[in-house]
Parts: sequence; C-alpha cells; structure tokens
Amino acid sequence: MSNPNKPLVIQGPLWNRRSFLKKSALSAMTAALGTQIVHAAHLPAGYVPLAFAIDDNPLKGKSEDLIIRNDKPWNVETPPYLLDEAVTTFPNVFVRNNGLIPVNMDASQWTLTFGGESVKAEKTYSLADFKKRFKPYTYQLVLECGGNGRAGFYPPASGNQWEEGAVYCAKWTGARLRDVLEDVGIKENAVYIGYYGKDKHLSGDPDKVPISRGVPISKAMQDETLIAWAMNGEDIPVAHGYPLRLVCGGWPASTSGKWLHKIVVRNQVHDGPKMMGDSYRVPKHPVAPGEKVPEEDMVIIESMPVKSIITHPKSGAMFDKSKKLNVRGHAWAGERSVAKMEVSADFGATWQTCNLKKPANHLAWQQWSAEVGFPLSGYYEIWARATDDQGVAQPMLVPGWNPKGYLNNACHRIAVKVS
Ligand SMILES: Nc1nc2c(c(=O)[nH]1)N[C@H]1C(S)=C(S)[C@@H](COP(=O)(O)O)O[C@H]1N2
Ligand SMILES: [Mo]
Repeated sequence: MSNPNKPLVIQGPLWNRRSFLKKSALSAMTAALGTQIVHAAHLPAGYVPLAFAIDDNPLKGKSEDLIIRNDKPWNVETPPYLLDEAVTTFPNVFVRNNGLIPVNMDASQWTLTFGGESVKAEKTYSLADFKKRFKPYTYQLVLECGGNGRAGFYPPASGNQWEEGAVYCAKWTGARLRDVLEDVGIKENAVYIGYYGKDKHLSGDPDKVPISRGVPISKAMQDETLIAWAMNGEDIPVAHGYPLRLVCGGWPASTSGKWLHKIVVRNQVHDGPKMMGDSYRVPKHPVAPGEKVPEEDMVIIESMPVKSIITHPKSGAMFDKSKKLNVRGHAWAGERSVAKMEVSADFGATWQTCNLKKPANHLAWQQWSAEVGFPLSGYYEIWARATDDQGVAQPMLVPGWNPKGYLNNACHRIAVKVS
C-alpha cells in the first residue's frame, strides 16, 4: 500500500450472508495489495485481513510514559516531567473519557445542531460552514480535569486516581461560540448551554448519553470559548474530540465537550448526565472528610483554582551540589491570572520568588523558573506555590475534602538528591 499509516477503508459490507468474501471487495483488496490473496476462499466470516485492519487505536503516538488509569474507558495521565512544553503536544496530552471513543468519523458529513428551549429556531451547520462563515481565533487554553489530584484525598474518592497530570495547555483554533450563537439567534431567557458528543455509553445502550455538561451563557459568550476544529494547528486528534470540540478554558475540562454534534441553549441550568448529584459539584461549605452531603448543599464547579506544577527536574533526579539547579514549570488560576510564583527547598521555612511569564492569552498557563542552590549534599524537596491575582495562594495541604475528590490544588513537591 502506498501509505501504510492510512488504512484502506472499503465501503459497504465485505461479506454476504453466506460469508463469502464479496467479489468487489476482493478485487479492491487485490488491487490495493498489488497481489492476490491466495487462500481468500478460506478467510473466516467477518475476518478483516491484517493488511486492511483499521488502526483505530486513538492512543497511537502517545508517549509510552503516560500512566494508564483505566482502559475502559481510556483514562490516561501524563507524568509532570512530560508537561514541560509551553504548548502541550499530542504525545503528552492526558486523555479522559466517560464513554467509548467514537470510531470511523467522517468529517465531511459532520454536523453540529443548535437546539434547546432558548434558540429562536433549530439550526444545523456542517464543519465546512464553521471554517467558511466564521472568523477563526486561536488561543492557548488550560484544560484541567476537575478530579486532577483526586489521589490526594482521604478517605479516597471513587474515580480515576489522578495525581498531578490530568491537565494540559494546547493551542485551539475555531469559531467563537458567541459568534455562532449570534448567528443562530437565541432568546432573552437563555441561561445555560449544554453539549452532546458522539461517544457511546459504556453499557452499549445507544439511547444513553455518557456525559452532557455545559456552562452558563456568560461563559459561553466569552471571547476564548471556542467551537474548535484544530488543536496545535492540525485536525483535532480522535482522542481529543475530532472533528469538532467545545473548548471552555479555565473551567473543569468536563465542560469542553468532545466529538461535538449538538449544543442546546437552555432556559434553566443544563441537567444532562454528570450535571447533577455529586458530579462536578462540591459542598458550598466545608464538610468533615467522609461526610454525606445533601444534594441542595452542592454547587457546580466553575473556574478552577490557582495551581502550579514542577515539570523540570523529574522527581527523584540526582544533582551536583556545585551547580545551581534550574527548576521550572507552569502555573494557572482558572479565570484569574497568576501574580506570584515561589519555590521552597527547606520544607516551606523560606520561599524564593521565581521568574514568572505573562500568559500568552487569557486562560493560558504561565511559565515560571528559578535557579535553586543547595548548601550541602543530601536529600531535598522542592515545593512550588502559586498565588493568583486576588492574593489567593495554593494550600500546602490537601484542601477541603468533597465526595468526588475535586479541586485538589495543594502544592506540587518533588524530591532531589544532591551530592
Ligand atoms: N463527549 C465527551 N466530552 C468530554 C468527555 C467525555 O467523556 N465525552 N470527558 C470530559 C472530561 S471529564 C475531561 S477531563 C476532558 C478531557 O479532555 P482530553 O481527553 O482532551 O484530555 O474532556 C471532557 N469532554
Ligand atoms: Mo474530567
């Protein structure tokens, strides 16, 4: 085959009812192989020859050092040292799914429909419509899973035991949702939007939706909220929402719907799966660890809190005492920006102010770095702490326990050995 990475897709069923390979399919395969399939008559029913097996592994090309938290659905975490890039590239982007990643998507047939109580009339766009009719914008946007850091809570909360790496900042290109909503025409009573994707429920039931979340109209209307068709200048990878994705930077990444095919404009808070109960909601007042919290005391998570990560060096690395160590990473604060970044090498007794860059745009993470010296050989820890533009700093310890283990923004720490 001319391009081994581009699988041949043969349209229509390969097999007839008697399980014989269809003549047309056989001749297409023979042509593609440039030779005949000698024992074609013995191919078992439904068997697709390896040369034609569609390689639909959506994690192909990911770094081998990603940590698999679950394989059904795929939930894969990035270790901090792989997040060193200012703009995270595909191999290092964590993957979070609530259902099954859709397969065989045809971008040329893709549509996105706007409906719900608060549209003036339903309207459907093709992918080409978006690219043609709306001005494209590109922003670097932090997507962090609301459950990033869940592993730090005790008693443990159920769900993927994310440590630090369920976060990334990629460059997204698309139409502003605001421009599209203006084109659709929405009613005065619109308060919320909700998304629907093409992923399948784990049960296999086609009528069940794995997740359908959303944001208030004010967030939907923000400049940086996109209906994106490109990530880092290329088609969005399948695992991250190909061919169309809603991107709401700075909020729980669960609001950024992948494989987007419907947006509903609601006259009430959207009530799709994972909007209610304990999902992506936290108690509105502190609760004792393990306490049951009544539903009416839970509030929907909006902007994510101030946080930072050390991406260099890798925890556990060894260093030469005669040289200063370059320590660096990123900091972000949901809708806010980060005003100050500090590191400590003495368990928080003293703090050193870091160099801190401005964000590339609102809702992008900020790069920080520091040169850290060590007086003696031995074991050290480096702790990193960000403070946002309202003076709110990351806590040293795991913050308020909540039933599903969201919003753990405790300081990231790494160990280093100096000799
Ligand atoms: N359609 C759909 N969109 C989705 C999800 C999903 O399961 N289905 N998961 C959400 C959650 S919980 C997160 S954290 C982000 C993860 O985005 P990523 O896979 O690009 O890292 O996608 C969000 N969008
Ligand atoms: Mo998430």
